[in-house]
Amino acid sequence: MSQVLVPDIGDFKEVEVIEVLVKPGDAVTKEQSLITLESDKATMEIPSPAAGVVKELKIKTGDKVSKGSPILVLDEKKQDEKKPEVNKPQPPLEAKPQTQSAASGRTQTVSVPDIGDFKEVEVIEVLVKPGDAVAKEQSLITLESDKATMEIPSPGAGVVKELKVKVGDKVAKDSPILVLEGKEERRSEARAPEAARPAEPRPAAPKAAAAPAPITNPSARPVPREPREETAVKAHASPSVRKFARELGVPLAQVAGSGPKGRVLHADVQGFVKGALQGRAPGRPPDKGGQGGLPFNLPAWPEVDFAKFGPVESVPLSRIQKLSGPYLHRNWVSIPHVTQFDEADITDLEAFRKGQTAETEKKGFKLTMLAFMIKACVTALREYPQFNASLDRSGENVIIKKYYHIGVAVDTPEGLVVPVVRDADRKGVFDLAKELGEISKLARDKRLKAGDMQGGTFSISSLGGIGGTAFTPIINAPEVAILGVSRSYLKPIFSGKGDKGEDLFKARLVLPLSLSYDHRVIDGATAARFTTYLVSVLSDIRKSLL
Ligand code: CAO
Repeated sequence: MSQVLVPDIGDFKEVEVIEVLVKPGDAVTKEQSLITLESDKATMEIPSPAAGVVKELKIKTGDKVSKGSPILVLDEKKQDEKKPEVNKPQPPLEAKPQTQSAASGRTQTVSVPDIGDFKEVEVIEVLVKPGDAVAKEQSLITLESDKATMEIPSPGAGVVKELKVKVGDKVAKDSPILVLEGKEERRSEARAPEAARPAEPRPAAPKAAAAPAPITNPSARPVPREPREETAVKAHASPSVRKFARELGVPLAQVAGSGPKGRVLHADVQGFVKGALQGRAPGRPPDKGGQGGLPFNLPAWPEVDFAKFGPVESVPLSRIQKLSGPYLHRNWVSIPHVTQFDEADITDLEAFRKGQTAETEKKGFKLTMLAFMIKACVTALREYPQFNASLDRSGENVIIKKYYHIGVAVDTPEGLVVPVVRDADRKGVFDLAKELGEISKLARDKRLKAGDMQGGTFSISSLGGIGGTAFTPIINAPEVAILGVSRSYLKPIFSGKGDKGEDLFKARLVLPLSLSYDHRVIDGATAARFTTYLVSVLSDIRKSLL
């Protein structure tokens, strides 16, 4: 029977226990993680120094521990016992700056400090770039192994002159991180200068994992995680993000990570909180525990090293994509979508449109099919008000809106935006066409304001100018339906029998429509009636005057 203590975790004091991974009676293997500690710079798992059975826990989640704090009492398996080695403390972690010049301010190469026995740890984030002024202790890069995530802080204040690492690089102790032109006074390298050492708290995680356990075998090495329920869905996040999430009470495992390898970023936690503040998805049943109210408990995103299979390039998502992605995802997973397809014969409408284009061109705007679509949709929405609606927060009432603000998806080089045409029922087709031209230009010039994209009651996404036959648009919550429009094409339509009884066909211009609707609010029969009605309006636009 022996007591397992917190090993040498460098200069960390009073580090919080954020997870206790075992309980009395558990049989543990050597190197199996026992607890997780977290400071604001590092998250680390403390492995068992030997195989055995947990007899008694000496800590609980929330406790603050330091080197030598008892973790648990272990009844060791005799066969696994090895001669205890002397608890040789590891050298203190220190970045090893090499002074290069004193001429134009002191430059130093900041390198990876002693990170214990870890070799080839992956750089998962580079948090600074050349030209950045960094403060002492500001995190420069994030490293991650299978046992620890750690941020390497700057040993001093200065300006980043050159980066020596990039995301994906594997580093070890002494690998150069960057060249820093700093202001701090010269110190003796041999003394492991204070300014050159990673600031408190330092990235001691790997050291902790690899450090000699005070009582038995010191050679515990990071090993692939034991498969266990929590780790299967365990969030992948840096210590600062974990801390941020914990401060806000956000369960990290429930946050969809948008970073590399599904890592949860600061923005993901913010998005999660925003979503929560806006209320749970309408109609979602209250949290009954278990999944924390979420409908899914999916396996972790596959981690694939694509470069193993061929050349690759990593391109960051645009700002708009990063912003809209979580909302698209939320709408896609939380609204039961059904898409109803139909086709409208727009032969006459197109002839009419073409007849008007000379006049509208003179007036300085373009009359495209979309302006007619908005008009026709408003007519159909008046006839079927449940499409111009939203579910309330309880998910038990439908709010029918008496105004018609139509969102129009606009493709911009930065990504998709959906400005809203207000009071479309009170505007003529020419006004709508003119406004469409204006808002799509504003969108492409990135001059839309947040208010220009709010208050929509129904949306249209037209890919007709590009091509395609049909698609399944995602509903723009809290709206309950969206109309997708694809490219019109000439279709032979049966028009009766000829003199000799032969089948006759006429070439008609047809417009493919794809209506996605929220099946909680609208049933299939109503959706089919809506599209049938819309088709009839488009086939005879005079109906929109009635
Ligand atoms: N069938 C055939 N041709 C069509 C058409 C249709 N359904 N709709 C438009 N066209 C034609 C137009 O008449 C125009 O032809 P000309 O250049 O010969 O005059 C051309 O296609 C380009 O039209 P447009 O795109 O400039 O104008 P629009 O009013 O149809 O659409 C806008 C405006 C802003 C909606 C559109 O430019 C756009 O951004 N569409 C993409 C929306 C999108 O990305 N949706 C996807 C959402 S899901 O990710």
